[in-house]
Amino acid sequence: MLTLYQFNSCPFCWKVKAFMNYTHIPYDVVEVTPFGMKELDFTDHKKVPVLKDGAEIVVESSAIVRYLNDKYADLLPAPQDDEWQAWVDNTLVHYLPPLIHPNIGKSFKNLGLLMAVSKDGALKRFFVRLAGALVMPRVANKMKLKHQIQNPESEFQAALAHWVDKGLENKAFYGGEQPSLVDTSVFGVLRSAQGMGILEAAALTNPAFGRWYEACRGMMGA
Ligand SMILES: N[C@@H](CCC(=O)N[C@@H](CS)C(=O)NCC(=O)O)C(=O)O
Repeated sequence: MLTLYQFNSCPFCWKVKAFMNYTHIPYDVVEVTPFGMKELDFTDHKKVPVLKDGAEIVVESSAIVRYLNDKYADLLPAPQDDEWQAWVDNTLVHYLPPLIHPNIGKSFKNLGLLMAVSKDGALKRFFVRLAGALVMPRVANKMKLKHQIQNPESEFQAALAHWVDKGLENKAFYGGEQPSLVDTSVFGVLRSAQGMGILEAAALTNPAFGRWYEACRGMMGA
């Protein structure tokens, strides 16, 4: 059995899960404790996702998806895939922290949603959530500065419009009639923000995005 070491809040982990769900690869999940990451003691790589496949350990979301596709699935890559995968990892993903953690209150609320899967006791969950809510708005702010994001809401909308116009190009999916590897990556990264009002607002402004997202959701894990 494959085991994915993850944070439920991590967009890169959702990228891997969306791929595995879509291609029906069975897996277990281990939720890693953000402070200390003791569940990752078997590797020097102190970032999630980490995939364990028997004795094999694979790190980095894109490498994990490649490994899984080669070994357990066979989605055909298309010529522009690398550019879109780079856009997902280097552009799209950067809007999420400022949108999810704009201030301590919103961060605390959203972390409650993200931590609903945690099997920790109530007290530990509360402290991890509180610590996260104190730390994450600062991390998000640093990310805004680093990536020169001035208005996360409008820039995120523009990024989704770019995806719809240049990625989907009036097709149901980037892959055409069926999703491709790129669809699973874009959906996966966005899935990490589901239920917070961010994607819901985006779907109202951009109905084509909403239709694509809902179609992916049915195939890649609600
Ligand atoms: N390039 C990596 C990025 C992974 C990453 O940044 N993971 C974050 C969570 S979203 C993490 O584990 N951060 C923990 C830390 O930096 O201490 C990938 O694609 O897997």
